Amino acid sequence: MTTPALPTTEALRDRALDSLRRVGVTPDQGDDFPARTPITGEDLFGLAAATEAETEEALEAARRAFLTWRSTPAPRRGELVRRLGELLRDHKSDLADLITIEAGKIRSEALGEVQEMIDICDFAVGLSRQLYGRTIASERPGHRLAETWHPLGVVGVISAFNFPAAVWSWNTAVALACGDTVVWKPSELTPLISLACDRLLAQAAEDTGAPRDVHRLLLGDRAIGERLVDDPRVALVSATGSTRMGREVGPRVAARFGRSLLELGGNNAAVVAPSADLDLAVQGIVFAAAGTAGQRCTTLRRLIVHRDIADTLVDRLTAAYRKLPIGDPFDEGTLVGPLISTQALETMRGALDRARAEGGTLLVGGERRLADTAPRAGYAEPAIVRVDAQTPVVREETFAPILYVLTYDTLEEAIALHNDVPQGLSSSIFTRDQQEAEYFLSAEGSDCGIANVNIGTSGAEIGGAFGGEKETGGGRESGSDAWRAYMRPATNTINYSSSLALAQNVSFL
Ligand code: UN1
Repeated sequence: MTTPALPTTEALRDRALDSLRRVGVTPDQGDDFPARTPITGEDLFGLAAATEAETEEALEAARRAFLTWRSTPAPRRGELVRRLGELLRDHKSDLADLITIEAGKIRSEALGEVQEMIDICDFAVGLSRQLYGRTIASERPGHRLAETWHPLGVVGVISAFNFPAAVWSWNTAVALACGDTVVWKPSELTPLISLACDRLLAQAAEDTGAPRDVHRLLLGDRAIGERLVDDPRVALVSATGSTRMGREVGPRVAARFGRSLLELGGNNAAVVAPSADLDLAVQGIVFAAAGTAGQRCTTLRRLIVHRDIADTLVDRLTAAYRKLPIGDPFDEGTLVGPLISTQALETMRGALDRARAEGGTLLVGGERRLADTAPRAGYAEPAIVRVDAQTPVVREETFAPILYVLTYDTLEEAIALHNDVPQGLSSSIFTRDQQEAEYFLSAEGSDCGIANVNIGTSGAEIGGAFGGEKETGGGRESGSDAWRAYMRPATNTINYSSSLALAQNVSFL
């Protein structure tokens, strides 16, 4: 099924400008790089990138703003985040439009992304009254040990096209509540939603009396990201993107003893056990594998199915895939929008060719769609490939909707296969057997940062910490106690006696 017509680039340009206007942004048009839409694959208009002098000014401004922001009481910092959350609610529809126009997400997922931003704001407002440290029993009489969490400094946020707003908000809402200031380098592919978020935060700062420079946006290419990575004023670099990017960022930040928080590639798998509720599994798998056109870092890329149910499940999945409506993401009926670019489409086709060369069988999908209507856009049918082993292409993350299906006989074998990839972000098991579920969640089970039962790998709520192990980078963002990465703990020893007792019974003088 294909939704019939696509909107024109002109119509999308007008829609983007209307949304921006309502949010309060008049884009600084220039010719450094274009705002684009993957819906037609065409440029909307040109934009100006931050110059080196502007980058320097932004970093210095954020550093200066930190000096006052760090001593603003945390609950007052929370007021800024609360106001941001209100503004995000007011502009939910405009922000979702910009996400659809620039990232190609279907309406419901674009609205979901804005909801994720609203949710993290609520979380961070609560957090602003809960930046708890501990009191620790001292070994000495008349002494108290305490742990105090202090703001860290300027946080550099480097974000990707696929969650162009939510990932910014996880970092920014939490960093601001923690007393940090933020300099943001978004993907060059999503400048307009970035301008909108920056404008709303500026508005929130104005409305609550917070310094304007608690947040600065820098549009431009990787040179700006490199600046954030190398500048000693940036205390924490929080970077979301490919493992290749993280391999550069991590060591460079470490070389100057800065902190980094990396959220890199995933190669997420679901194990489907014989007792699984297949109706539920099919729904969960199709959303996780084909939703967002396979462009989430949590997208389901590998299915490890028990041999006894493999054919039945695969038949049901291929039937569901054949019915997926692909096309205009603004069309209410569409479930699969475009890939971000024709280059992404080429990468997908390359991976499918390799999978076949490595012995895989393409079961469904993989064809290009809408090539005549939109030759510059990358619409693709989500694909399922049956493989006998985790060949090199299966072990890689291809940022496209390809689901590799493997079979297993014992749960131990399934878990071994599951963990035998370099990445470790998200995972799930579909089973009605409690022993199996608990084993999958145990220390011997999934080695990922996210492990789910009877739900797919994607679509995490903000309340939990988000991130993964191995080549995924080890960072945790969003909920739970991920906030600690944005603060520095100080251990305090307080002597309230009138004598000096040394620890470890040391005597001196
Ligand atoms: C990402 O793809 O970078 O769990 C983030 C999810 C979303 C976030 C994905 N809440 O799929």
